[in-house]
Amino acid sequence: MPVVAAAPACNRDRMGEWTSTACILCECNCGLEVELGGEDGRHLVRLRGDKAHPASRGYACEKAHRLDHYQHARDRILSPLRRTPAGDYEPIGWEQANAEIAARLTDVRDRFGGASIFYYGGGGQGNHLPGAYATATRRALGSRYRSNALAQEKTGEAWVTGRMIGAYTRGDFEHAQVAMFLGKNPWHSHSFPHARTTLKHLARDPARTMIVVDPRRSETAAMADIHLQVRPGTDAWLLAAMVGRIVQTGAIDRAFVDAHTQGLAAVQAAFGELPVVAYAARAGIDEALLSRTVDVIAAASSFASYEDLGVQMNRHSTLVSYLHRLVWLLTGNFGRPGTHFVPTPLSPLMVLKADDTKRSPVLGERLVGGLVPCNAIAGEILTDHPGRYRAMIVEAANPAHSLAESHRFREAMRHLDVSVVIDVAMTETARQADFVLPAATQFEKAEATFFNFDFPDNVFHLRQRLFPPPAGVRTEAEIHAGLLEAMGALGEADYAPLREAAAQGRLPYAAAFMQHVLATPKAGLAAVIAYRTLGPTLPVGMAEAAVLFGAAFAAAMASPASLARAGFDGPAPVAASALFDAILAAPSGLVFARDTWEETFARLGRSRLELALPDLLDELDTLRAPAADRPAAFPFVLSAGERRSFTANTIVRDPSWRGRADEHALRLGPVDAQALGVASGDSVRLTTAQGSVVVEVAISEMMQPGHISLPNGLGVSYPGTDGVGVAPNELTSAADRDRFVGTPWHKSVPARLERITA
Ligand SMILES: Nc1nc2c(c(=O)[nH]1)N[C@H]1C(S)=C(S)[C@@H](COP(=O)(O)OP(=O)(O)OC[C@H]3O[C@@H](n4cnc5c(=O)[nH]c(N)nc54)[C@H](O)[C@@H]3O)O[C@H]1N2
Ligand SMILES: Nc1nc2c(c(=O)[nH]1)N[C@H]1C(S)=C(S)[C@@H](COP(=O)(O)OP(=O)(O)OC[C@H]3O[C@@H](n4cnc5c(=O)[nH]c(N)nc54)[C@H](O)[C@@H]3O)O[C@H]1N2
Ligand code: SF4
Ligand SMILES: [Mo]
Repeated sequence: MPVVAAAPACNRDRMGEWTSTACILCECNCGLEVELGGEDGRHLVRLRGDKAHPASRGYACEKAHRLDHYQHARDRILSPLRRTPAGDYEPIGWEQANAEIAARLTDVRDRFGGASIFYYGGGGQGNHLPGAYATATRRALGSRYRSNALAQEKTGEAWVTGRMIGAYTRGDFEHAQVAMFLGKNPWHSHSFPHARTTLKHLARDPARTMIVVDPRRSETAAMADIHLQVRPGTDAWLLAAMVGRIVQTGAIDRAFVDAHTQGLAAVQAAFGELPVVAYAARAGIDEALLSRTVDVIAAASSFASYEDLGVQMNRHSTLVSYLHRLVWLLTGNFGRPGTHFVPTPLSPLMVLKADDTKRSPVLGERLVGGLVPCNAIAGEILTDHPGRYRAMIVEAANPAHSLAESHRFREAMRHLDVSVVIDVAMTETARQADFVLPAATQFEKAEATFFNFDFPDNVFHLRQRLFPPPAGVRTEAEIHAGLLEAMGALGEADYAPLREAAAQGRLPYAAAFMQHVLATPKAGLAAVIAYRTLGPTLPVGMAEAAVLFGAAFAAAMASPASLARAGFDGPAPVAASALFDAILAAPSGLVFARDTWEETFARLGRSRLELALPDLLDELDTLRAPAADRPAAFPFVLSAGERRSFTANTIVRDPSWRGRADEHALRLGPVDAQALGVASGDSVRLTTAQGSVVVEVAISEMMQPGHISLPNGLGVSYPGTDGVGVAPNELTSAADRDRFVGTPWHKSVPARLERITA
């Protein structure tokens, strides 16, 4: 693959310096201190947790220490690339790339309308500023449809949360007397600050109880007081039985329910006669254990619960999200310490409003938070429907690896009139694109995420650039600015009045921005205009932070009291300016919002929480159908995509990053291994309806009979290796998905195993 060599910009003057950054491998984004070194000062030589980071406070897990494998990947792209008619890639200059891409995209827009231009991605675990800049490109092109990984995990949760609660919630695990993890393994996947410390405290304290619902005896399950080892894919019956028992035994917190909710009668009617014992048995859980679990939750002084991929990427996922919320709302576990809270976002990652009037153009799919279900994207391209997507921009994502049925996604990309991928590495997705644009790594620019879910003190961390990008590589802010200028959508005339104002200070700039941008048809291009005008006035290497001026403004308008408690008060322009400057001046992050539990209810935008969702109460009836036998051809249930000690989606592609030798293997229980006649280290053939691969097995006591598990993010191409492990989505099907929001059933794929005889 032609990756054009260029001398990387040298960083020798910072050699040996310790500075602040953050980990980019999961949504916790733990603050790190890093020592810069190597022959050119561009290596991350040593990394350790940053005690000055207000959320992570020095915590980091094992994955953070070897981030140099990301920074110095051998499949880095160092020049714009264009696919040749022969199918390989040739380097081209930026001006030519911008001109050709602008011409091809505007041509599609002019012929078929902007709605035919699809946008995928916008950020991963460490980088959300690209998505903010991309809004300008999308608006200039009139693009209407987009998606990202949230639409294969969180849209079901978002849809029911929006309708029941009205705002995004998280659990206060640090203070919960009883904590539950439902299809979630925080020992490895984290997702809340200093997860392992919190788990250890929960496990050690006899006055607290940890409940884990997982078919696998995961690391977290092994620490739990109660492990509900469900049959894979049967959580809906378990959760329905829990709600049934709460309703039938009078475990409802009447004071809370009467004061804060509506719809109880409909819930009582639906669950009053539910066969609790039979449903628990269907999930493989005996009645005594179920009763004990519900009694513990009902008696808890506080209860917090986290649902994740084990149920969100599984059968009945949206119904499970609903039943899960009923468990904690019926027992009054909301809006108090140790229960569930509503964080103050700097910029909301997802809008929870369900707008059922807007559907996807070809298949008529429900859009939650404006996102097209990931499982539907290929189907919206591979058709002759006039409304199909004809062009796609993919940014900071690897959907040809991460979405169900990879081969169909690859086919869909080749079906488009034009496709553009913006990435740091020559990924599986980049290999399908017409154009590939090389982005600066997350250490070569100012970068941040909007994963700000702390409470009561909420933290934002703008990471400062550690070194400039190599020649030939650009930041996404620069890439989007270049594309918009090549399209003729923006130019010096748009920037001039703002450049002057920027030189005069934040308040004059804010005033000029309102007048010359927000009050004009170019408002949608605000991010890039800010980058071009405010960006140059920011400290060296911080220009990409310009878009945060708008985010600070929006937060000052939306949550003035929370910002004021963190010291950012006064009229919105004043508070926003102070916050923006404080963000720039806080290399380890800062507390930008301070909340009170009393305020939680006030920000829901509704007077009562809704317990009764009629469509999901109807869906409950489908659980009555008798269990179908497993198809003889596929006797196993495969969970495709487990998080392990050294997996991080496809962010680090170099397999030598991985510490342990069996991180890539398929896990299989001892009983099944014996029946098959295989030992750890042997290879087996793993087959599903979609594909068949050869994979190494590791025998693991974690697995129950009939359940097998593949790690996530493996099987990527990398120079000098044959690809280690298996790409899970070569085995999954886009058709296996939730009926309401289209989320995939990656965690329960029917499969079979065959021993490979020598
Ligand atoms: N190390 C590491 N950490 C990560 C990531 C990473 O790639 N690597 N990715 C981050 C991202 S993007 C996300 S979304 C989160 C995901 O975090 P998690 O959801 O915790 O991750 P998984 O391991 O995919 O799935 C969790 C558990 O679901 C269980 N499970 C499988 N089938 C079922 C079932 O039928 N019922 C139930 N109840 N459980 C089941 C699995 O055994 C597994 O233990 O992790 C984040 N953290
Ligand atoms: N079968 C199965 N499939 C799954 C899952 C599963 O459990 N099972 N998990 C799903 C989940 S929860 C998630 S979140 C998704 C994740 O899948 P994706 O959203 O596709 O994300 P990543 O694999 O993290 O890919 C991130 C991309 O960003 C690139 N990148 C890194 N830094 C930068 C940068 O600074 N700029 C740019 N432009 N690019 C950069 C990386 O090279 C990589 O190509 O996978 C999903 N797919
Ligand atoms: S992988 Fe997650 S928990 Fe581990 S150091 Fe990185 S951000 Fe923190
Ligand atoms: Mo995710």
